[in-house]
Amino acid sequence: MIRLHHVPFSRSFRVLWLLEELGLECEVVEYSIRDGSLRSPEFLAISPAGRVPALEIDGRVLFESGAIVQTLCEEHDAAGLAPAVGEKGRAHFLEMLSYAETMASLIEQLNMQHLFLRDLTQASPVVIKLTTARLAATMAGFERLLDGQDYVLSGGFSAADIMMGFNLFSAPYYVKMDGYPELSAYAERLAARPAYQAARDKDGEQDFYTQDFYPVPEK
Ligand SMILES: N[C@@H](CCC(=O)N[C@@H](CS)C(=O)NCC(=O)O)C(=O)O
Repeated sequence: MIRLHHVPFSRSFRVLWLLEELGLECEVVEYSIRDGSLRSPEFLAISPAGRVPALEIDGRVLFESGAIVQTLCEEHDAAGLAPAVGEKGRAHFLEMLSYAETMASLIEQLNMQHLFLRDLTQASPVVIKLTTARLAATMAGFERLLDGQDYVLSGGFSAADIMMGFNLFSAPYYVKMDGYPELSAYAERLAARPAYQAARDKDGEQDFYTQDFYPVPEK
């Protein structure tokens, strides 16, 4: 039995997508970020910081999307979604698992400022401006790294694309993709994958973005 603790359109989508790529069935337990359920004692017992994803699998509970992705890839190495220790691309694969969190944490800070503050008039235009610029810098860096490649690794699709790809469906709420032709084509390539689409079908409805784009406030 595999059970994924999940918030629609959140980092737990990475695990949902990877499970589809691996052909593994899972039960999805859905939460909302807004209703306090992630801070219940029951949930904190399986995810110490009260965050998703958490994955119950083979009698264990795993948390942290990067660690879950790496563990599943290693335990299902025949799928070839991660270079093994000593293989070409291993260091870059690990770099990009962490880069994905550098980027995601900036998106998370913008989500806080634009969407989740109890009193949105307390949002800081300066923090939003700086954080948006920092997110754009991570996107520009990723654009340069791709440099004409279809995927993060020159050898083809890997779980690093799942970690990074998730970000590229959230970042455009804050940074327009127009200036990033490599990233735009890459995101389309990822969205065309049958496993991505199957995961989206299971994802559920997100309840935080209510407009297509959130600009930096002028004042
Ligand atoms: N580094 C963690 C971050 C997990 C995380 O912050 N998840 C968000 C959703 S994207 C969450 O659960 N937020 C709930 C909260 O902040 O209360 C990971 O990659 O799993």
